[in-house]
Amino acid sequence: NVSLEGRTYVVMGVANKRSIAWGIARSLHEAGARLIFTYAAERFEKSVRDLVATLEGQDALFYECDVTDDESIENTFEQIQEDVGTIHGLAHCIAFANKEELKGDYLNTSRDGFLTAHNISSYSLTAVARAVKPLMTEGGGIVTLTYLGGERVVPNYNVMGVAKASLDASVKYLAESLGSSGIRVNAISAGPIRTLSAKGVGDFNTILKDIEERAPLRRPTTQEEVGDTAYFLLSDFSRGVTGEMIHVDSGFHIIG
Ligand code: 0WD
Repeated sequence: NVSLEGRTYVVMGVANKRSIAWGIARSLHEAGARLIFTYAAERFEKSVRDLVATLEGQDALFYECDVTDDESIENTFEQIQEDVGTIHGLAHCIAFANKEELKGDYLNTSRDGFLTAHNISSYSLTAVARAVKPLMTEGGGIVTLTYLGGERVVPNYNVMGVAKASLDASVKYLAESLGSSGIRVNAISAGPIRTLSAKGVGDFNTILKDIEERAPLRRPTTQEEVGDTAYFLLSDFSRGVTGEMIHVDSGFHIIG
């Protein structure tokens, strides 16, 4: 059964309609899921609520959750537990690095910049997984978003690539930690998509053009493609899959 009717999923990281998290939210919504949205700070609340209002018949809930703050994470998931009880899955679509370190030479990465990128983009998955575990009483799935720049050197991706490598390893360790609780942990390695975060990456247009010209499918990745793969990973169709990374990138990762 692929319907997500009667299931509840947490989606973290909707900033605007271009967000990959928004593509995931729409796919889950269309499959009949109830959605819970978290946003980093109060100033994002209105835009998330306005977007979600366009999802017909969606009885969504909204919570502030700053993933740099353990107390914020704990409070958020305690509140969600109080309000809805059981959760069936979570999409972690959060990353951050200082803009000045997403260009030029990786060698110049500062200690602060390195730690910030790893804190928000990698450690947050572990912290969130620990917080959501008690709510996932029926098992389920956790999905995060990663990028090819964690597997090989992509110009300008720099410290974010190193953070994604850490995130990718985390996915495997978390899959082992949570497997006995029936919770699967997987990553989607998305091709470049023009979002708010992508704007911070130096020479992003060149990366995008390269995909259109050289990826086997000769077209850029869409939020919908990532959304539908997240739907697969959060549904029973993928019940035997954990600790995995699926590339949704028009096949670009196989090209040398
Ligand atoms: O090309 C791309 N856009 C790709 C993105 C290719 C492959 C992977 N990804 C990844 C990103 O690295 C990230 O992990 O996808 C994920 C989502 O990124 P996005 O959709 O490209 O970017 P964006 O729309 O800017 O969303 C990033 C979110 C924002 O959400 P909210 O709702 O909070 O505005 O990350 C959030 C950011 O605010 N974020 C935080 N959320 C909670 N606590 C924090 C924080 N401290 N910092 C940033």
